[in-house]
Amino acid sequence: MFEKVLIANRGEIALRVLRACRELGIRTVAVHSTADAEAKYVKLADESVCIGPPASQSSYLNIPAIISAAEVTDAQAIHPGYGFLSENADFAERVEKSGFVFIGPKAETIRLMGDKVSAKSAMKEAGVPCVPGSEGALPEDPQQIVKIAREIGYPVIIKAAGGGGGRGMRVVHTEAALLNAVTMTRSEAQAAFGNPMVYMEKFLENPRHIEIQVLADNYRNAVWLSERDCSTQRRHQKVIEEAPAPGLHRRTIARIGERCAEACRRIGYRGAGTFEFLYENGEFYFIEMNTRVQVEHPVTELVTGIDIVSAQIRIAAGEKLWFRQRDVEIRGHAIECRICAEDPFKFTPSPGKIVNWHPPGGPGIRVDSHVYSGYTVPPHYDSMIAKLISYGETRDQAIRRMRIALSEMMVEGIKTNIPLHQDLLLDQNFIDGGASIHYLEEKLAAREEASRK
Ligand code: MV4
Repeated sequence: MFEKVLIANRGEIALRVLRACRELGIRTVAVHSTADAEAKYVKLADESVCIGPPASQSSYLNIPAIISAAEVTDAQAIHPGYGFLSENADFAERVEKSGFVFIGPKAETIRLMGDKVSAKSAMKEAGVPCVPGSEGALPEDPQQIVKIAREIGYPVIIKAAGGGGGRGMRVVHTEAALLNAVTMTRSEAQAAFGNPMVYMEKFLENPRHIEIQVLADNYRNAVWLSERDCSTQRRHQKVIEEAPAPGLHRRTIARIGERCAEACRRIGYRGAGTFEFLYENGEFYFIEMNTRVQVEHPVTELVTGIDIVSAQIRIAAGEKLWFRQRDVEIRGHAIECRICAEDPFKFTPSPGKIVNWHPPGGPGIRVDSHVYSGYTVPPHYDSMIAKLISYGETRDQAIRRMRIALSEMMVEGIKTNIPLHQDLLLDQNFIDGGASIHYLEEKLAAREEASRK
């Protein structure tokens, strides 16, 4: 096992990785910007290194500064967390070339999945069902593009190969709008990602977002760890996630989970990963793969009893998977509410000092957070200040526990989206389970409409 790991991230995930390291007997190095000098994970780490000013570009995205920090502290491995450099193949490569272990997949795997066109072909080849669409990137020839769209059938969606997570996409309803949409998406993709390649898919009108968590070791062993339903989102930001997905049959999930695990074995995937699917009319359609630990990993940990972050570290250290698929049992239900420092109605960020912080507790409640009374939420980063996770034997129990926890939770000094969560946990459509990716935005639009009358 490693003796010392550098945590190349901030906030709750830095603390989460720190805790996993502690349990494994690993010493930790925190790196931080000047804005995070007072952060809890910095104080708790065995060592800390300031890597730059507040702007992410100069600190948490500053590759030379992070590698230097690993060198001066003599760390053996680097955990990238999520966001920042976690899916940057060049970073993974430079970490390894500098003699450190990158806690994640091989750089070439990150690169393969970062290009959504190559990710989709690799998955199709490995037997994972994909959204019907163009065979690879779209050609230049306008007539061919028109032909492809006719074959797929309208509406179609044009997506940038370099995009993902909702960036660089355009829905097209008619042939008249097609070529202009392709041209626009191409030039936006060139500007945003330095890659003008785009592809086309059938546009699914009302799907759910369901993802499969996988773990794979260096020796082509792979397991899938249940699914998460992440359909409750606004502007591609997830708000609530849960496991398992309400209303889906275990057999249906097992079939797709097995495909994902098999795909991991075929491509030699290593570490934790997530297969993102759109789910509509009983069918799964692969859209993207994330090669990092995800914000919502705790719901999977609670229903499987498997520590995903610890597993990432053990796998990176060369351990063979220590359990098999048949040992993975799903028990109970877990729900995660992302608590953000923002206006609960306007969604504008609300950074500042938390003068009073009382997290909830009790049976089946987990709070993953780096904040405390007196902590100042910096304005430079993501607004998430805590993840509130509830667990119950049933979904109903998890919901009831979440409502209680939300009512106990006290965050004074800044605005948070707790009222939004309280509203959602009482919303009949949420309670029924199985709402689509558009539900929250429709609900908010209706609320907006009602308030203007
Ligand atoms: C789609 C889609 C409908 N049809 N692809 C948005 C984020 C990116 N990961 C893929 N996205 C979508 N791709 C086809 N063929 C609808 C979305 C989509 C979406 C997907 C998941 C979660 C939230 C979403 C919100 C709007 C659109």
